[in-house]
Amino acid sequence: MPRTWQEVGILTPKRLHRGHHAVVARLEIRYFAPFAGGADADCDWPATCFLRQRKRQEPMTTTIQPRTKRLAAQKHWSTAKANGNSSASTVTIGSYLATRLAQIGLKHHFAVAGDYNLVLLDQLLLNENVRQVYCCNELNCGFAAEGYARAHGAAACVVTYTVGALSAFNALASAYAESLPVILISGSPNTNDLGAYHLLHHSLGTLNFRYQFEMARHITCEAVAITHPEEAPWLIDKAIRAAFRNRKPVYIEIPCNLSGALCSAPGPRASLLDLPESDPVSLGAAVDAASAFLRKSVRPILLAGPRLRPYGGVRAFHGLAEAVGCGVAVMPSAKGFFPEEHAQYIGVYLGSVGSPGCSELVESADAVLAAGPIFNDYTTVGWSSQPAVSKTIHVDPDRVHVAGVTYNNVFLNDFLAALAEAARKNPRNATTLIEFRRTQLESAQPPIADPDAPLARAEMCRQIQDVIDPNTTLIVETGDSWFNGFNMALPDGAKFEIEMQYGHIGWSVPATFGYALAAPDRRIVLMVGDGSFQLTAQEVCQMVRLKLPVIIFLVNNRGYTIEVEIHDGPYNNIKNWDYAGIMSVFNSTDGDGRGFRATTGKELAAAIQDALAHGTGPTLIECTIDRDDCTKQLMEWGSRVAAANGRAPQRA
Ligand code: DPX
Ligand code: MG
Repeated sequence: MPRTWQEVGILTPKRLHRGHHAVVARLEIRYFAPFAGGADADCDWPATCFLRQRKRQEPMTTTIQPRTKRLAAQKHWSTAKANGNSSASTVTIGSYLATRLAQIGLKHHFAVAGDYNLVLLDQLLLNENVRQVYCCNELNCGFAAEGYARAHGAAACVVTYTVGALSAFNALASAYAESLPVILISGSPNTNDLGAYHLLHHSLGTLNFRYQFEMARHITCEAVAITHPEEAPWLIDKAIRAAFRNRKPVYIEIPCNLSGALCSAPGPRASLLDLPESDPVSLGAAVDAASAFLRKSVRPILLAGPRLRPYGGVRAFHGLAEAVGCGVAVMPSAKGFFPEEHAQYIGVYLGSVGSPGCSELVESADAVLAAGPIFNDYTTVGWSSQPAVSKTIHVDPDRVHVAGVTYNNVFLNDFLAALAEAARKNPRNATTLIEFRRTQLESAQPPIADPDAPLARAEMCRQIQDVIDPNTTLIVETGDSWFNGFNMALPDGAKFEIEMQYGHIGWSVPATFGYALAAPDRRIVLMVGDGSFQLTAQEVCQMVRLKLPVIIFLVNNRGYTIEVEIHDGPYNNIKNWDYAGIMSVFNSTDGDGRGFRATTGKELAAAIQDALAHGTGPTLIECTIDRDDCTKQLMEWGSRVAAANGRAPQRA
């Protein structure tokens, strides 16, 4: 046996038959210790075995470093020395990347191992500031990063070549659509194989090794492929800088033989974060035009859009709203970007299926300031409702259109802040707000259902509403959960997450995992349908592994109900699962997830009580409701989307 077997002789007998894995798991103890009270959540060894190990290893250079790691690191170092290119200011490419990830504030990165990225993962593990977290597959890994970026501002994930990266691309495209700076890092073939007549595994079986990079370019704002160590620092920084500047994902490809090669050490963090500034003349002209437009308006409205948060405009929008004094609506994906308890809040604008009275006001306004909106077929309810261009101040991330006139190189956050200043000099105009209040009847409290009656959607929502406190983030999956979510009231401080532009079912499970890691002090509540859950269900096991007390309301309506409302057929029926029972599969022998099935209001209430008291793992509550028990908003939205999908081709 290799010496490493001797070295791990102090580990528990249970794991000794897997010497190599034991070494890897020992590494996890070291990195996981600060997060899981001294020991890895999925490792039953006390951290002290590491301390004993440490004493026996002389000399210890850095922190606890298992022998295999030291040997690997030493090998890279001595190769570099032999080549005569080492100095105090050099680091390995993997370590350079790790430092950069730490410098941009990441506390975690997500990974799935594969032979093209193993040395890179070793190098990343050596940085104690960024913890390596594992996912079940690369699609989930990408979505976990996407969810992490929602809570943390940015995220990174590491995958292997082609078989891993191509799965992650779907999640990367989501990050693009949702304006989230996710850094996807992929291992790639050894540089000696490029240009040689070598066919490689995990590839198309051709001599083309550029296709992955070329594909990545379409779903990122910057894709870089490192081919020589000297270029690595420049390329890595170029990608990270682009991600922050554009609030979009980027791609970094690192050949498997370069992760441990030396390059120059990273410089200060500031060089990564050069955010763009508006052109002052263009900004001034846009603000003057918008301010005049608002001043002469009789019935102004402000509308928050989903791009408000990624481009840093939430606070400035708030200030602008208070300066103007009018009614403030939010688009569905911007729910939570303006406080719902604020006196000026008038609801979710989603045409005929939005909050009561909201669309009437938005559409009858003579000036709509839409900050970071996305008007697509879904958000316009099949193109049936959208403010007219001539009445709109449309604020994009990097330009502003005032009644159809465009001002370029004006950034959303700069514009909103400057316009708020200007608007403070205008008289406040509360016309739309006063009208809104008149149209609102006393909102009736939903009735409490008979506790023993079969569970219905309305009762399920009534009870979930009670779980949402100011510290809650409510995450809603594509499906009727969208509409159930829109109808929920958010107390000040509560947050809302939705993936409405990309709309990939299954997004929410791994995204919730990533979000929960990034926001450990929040109460995380997920509403997900049965169909969506089946795509990415296995990632719940990572919540079990890391003991994340997420509450999952799994709405079992036996199928793809949203599709039923758009266009029904046998393809909308799915195989039923024992969703509550799945938790015991994920728990195996060491997990503490809980699963409940609620068929009545009473069962749901009991399950919620248990979930709220449970702090050492997720709780999945399967809510069984009738197949046709959906929101009335979904019914109308579905028929309008169907009509838009079904339009006959235009004649030339
Ligand atoms: C599909 C959708 O069960 O929710 O409330 O029952 O609709 P509801 P479920 O999670 O079903 C979701 C289902 C099939 N959309 O109704 S919204 C098409 C689709 C998609 N993303 C991917 N594949 C198919 N949105 C990856
Ligand atoms: Mg369903």
